[in-house]
Amino acid sequence: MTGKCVWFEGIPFPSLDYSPELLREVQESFLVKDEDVLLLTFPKSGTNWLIETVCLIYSKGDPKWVQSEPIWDRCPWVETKHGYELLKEKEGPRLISSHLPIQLFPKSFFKSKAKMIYLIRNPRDVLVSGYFFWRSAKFVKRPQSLEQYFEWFVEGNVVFGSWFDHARGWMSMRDKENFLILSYEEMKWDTRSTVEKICQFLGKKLEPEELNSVLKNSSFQAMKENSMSNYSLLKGQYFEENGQLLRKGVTGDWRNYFTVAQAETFDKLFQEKMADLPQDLFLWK
Ligand code: PPS
Repeated sequence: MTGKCVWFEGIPFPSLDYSPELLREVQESFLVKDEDVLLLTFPKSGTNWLIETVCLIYSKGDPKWVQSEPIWDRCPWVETKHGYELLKEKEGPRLISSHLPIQLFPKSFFKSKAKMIYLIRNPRDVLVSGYFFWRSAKFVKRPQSLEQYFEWFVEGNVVFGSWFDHARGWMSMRDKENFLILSYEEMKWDTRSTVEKICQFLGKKLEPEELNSVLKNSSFQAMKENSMSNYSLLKGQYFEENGQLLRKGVTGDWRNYFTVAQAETFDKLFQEKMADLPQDLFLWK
């Protein structure tokens, strides 16, 4: 996958909309404000679902905003040229998303009171989701088989680098007051409670019918049908016609794809890399 990539500090980035100069500027000079809200993920962890949910919380469940402005403008990716330019101009509290590993994140964040949500997902499902997604992308070297992508993923030769390093890096923030860890799995299994948790963290109060509307409009089906959120606007330029962001939206899909040997290799690697972290962080177990 990294054949077509832009490299910065040993991490590969997609070839489109990223540059080492910009990544350096983002890290050194982007000013995170105390009132900003940051949504952080490793790619394919449910980023867009989290963004949609937070946007709907901000609009008190009113779907007008999420149905009229593309998701990448509502909550721009700070590390992309497009997102960085937009964010620099934005007045007031901003929603910001990012896939950056902790060591490349804007330094100003670590001195700010800005709130950050880190969304984690079973890396096995991240792997499978990524395999299908990158197969239709025009800006990375496409995997030819799941077997090949599995190798790339476990070696950390995928965009934004090693999942293990990413998760470990950000989890080191877990005791900070302005940092919330959520998992895709808890969002799936108890969406309502997770939305309530997000509201509490962000200091937002929703009426019951507003909360119901957040849930309805951020559902897999609603997002799949929303052209402002489903990436269909990017087809042709960035993705093949068959590419889809909202593929299945389930937990445990890896079981349909991993061989027994791959499952064992992954378990062993996970154990080696993550054994010293509290295991209750990994809800899929
Ligand atoms: S990206 O390209 O890295 O920003 O992708 P990301 O949004 O992080 O992850 C895409 C996966 O999230 C699933 N998804 C959802 N699941 C449940 N409910 C909702 N509303 C939802 N929205 C997105 C999406 O289907 C991708 O997972 P897979 O397993 O491929 O279906």
